[in-house]
Amino acid sequence: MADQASNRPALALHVPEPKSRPGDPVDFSEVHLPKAGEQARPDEGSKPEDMKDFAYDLVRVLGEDNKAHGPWDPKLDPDTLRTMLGHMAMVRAFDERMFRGQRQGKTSFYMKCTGEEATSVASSMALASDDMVFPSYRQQGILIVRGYPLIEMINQIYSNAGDKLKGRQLPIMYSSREHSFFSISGNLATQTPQAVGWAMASAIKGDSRIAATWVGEGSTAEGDFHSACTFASVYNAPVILNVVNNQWAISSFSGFAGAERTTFAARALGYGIAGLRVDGNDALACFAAQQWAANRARANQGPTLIEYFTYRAEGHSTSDDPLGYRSAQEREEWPLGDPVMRLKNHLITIGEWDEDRQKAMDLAAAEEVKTTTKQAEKNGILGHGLHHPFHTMFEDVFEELPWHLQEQAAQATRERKIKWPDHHPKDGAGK
Ligand SMILES: Cc1ncc(C[n+]2csc(CCOP(=O)(O)OP(=O)(O)O)c2C)c(N)n1
Ligand SMILES: [Mg+2]
Repeated sequence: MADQASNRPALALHVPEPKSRPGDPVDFSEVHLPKAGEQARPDEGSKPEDMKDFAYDLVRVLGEDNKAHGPWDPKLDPDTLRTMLGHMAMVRAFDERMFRGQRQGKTSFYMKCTGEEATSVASSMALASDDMVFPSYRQQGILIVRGYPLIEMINQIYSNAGDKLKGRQLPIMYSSREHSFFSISGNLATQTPQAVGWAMASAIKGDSRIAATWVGEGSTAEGDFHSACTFASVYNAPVILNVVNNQWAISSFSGFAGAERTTFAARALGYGIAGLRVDGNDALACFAAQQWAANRARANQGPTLIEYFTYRAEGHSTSDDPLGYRSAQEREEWPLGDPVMRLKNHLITIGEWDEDRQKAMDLAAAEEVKTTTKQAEKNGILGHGLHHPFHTMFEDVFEELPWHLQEQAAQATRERKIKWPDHHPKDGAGK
């Protein structure tokens, strides 16, 4: 029992509160934004304890003048820069069309990555195509970079008869073994220990492939993320832990995951992992940081945690309306700009691009997505009956279907025949 006479002060909790709510003015003036090019580039074999400052600074390459600055400039040739811009333009065109598709009722769900394109496109371009990636649901850019066919993405989003995942995953939760792209899971942060485990297995086998995972800043509050860091550090696993700090986790601001106290990159220090904090809207900085971490992992110098400081410019998903919980001014005032515009302006400034070519590129991307969408629609859209036969839901798990599932399958088939006697033949009702 507490001593009633005690004059000890009453304890109090701090509950984080975002600086602005809908209608409030927005002030990003306290955000630490060093000049591009000011950050040193440590040796790829540096000890984590010798790089503490990098966890609090911000690696930046593209300056206000749209030129590349400093030791982190990856010095990519103009063709590679145009390819990078093209991938980012494609991601944006794809997001636009799929978002509209959801509004038209063609799919139940979609998630855009507007404003965060560089964190998946530029960073994955710094990896080898057979390095294994364990993304979250917001890295569609990796599939675009790796040449995964758009039609496969759309078939999956529509859960139609062409969906290779047979409608078993929520729309956008892709999976492609051929593209070294691990199945997306809706259970936040599970991909982080999986990436570390895969990286450990790769090292145990004497393979040369490394693993990279992407996780949202909100998801770093999950226990899985911390187990992943412990294993990565203890076994010096060849893995890159990418934390995309877009400052929001649906309607929870990053303060609830610890952003008021320290940076996400600084999480690395407690585990003895190298930590880098990067301008996530600077495609060149994203590429350079990932390349640094990949070289480090490949040389058995250990894991790296990279925080990409960025901003989720739109809603969390098609089920969300951010106007209800954050100020619309945030997007306007956000000081790190738009990653696509910044890369485009850089290419124009170095005399390798112009507005006409940009317009043509955007148009071509939109056209390609439109044509492919039309093709995918022939395989079916939400609610139109063209999906994998109903019975397939019982397949592919057991070599031989156990008796209780056989019973369930038979019962379900009987009931469906009664309920929908004339149902689409592909439904598998006769099976
Ligand atoms: C274990 C678990 N808890 C909660 C959720 C519900 N949920 C889905 S996305 C999300 C927000 C994640 O935010 P963040 O990690 O910052 O990633 P972002 O969406 O910003 O890319 C939440 C809470 C979930 N899917 N899994
Ligand atoms: Mg987030």
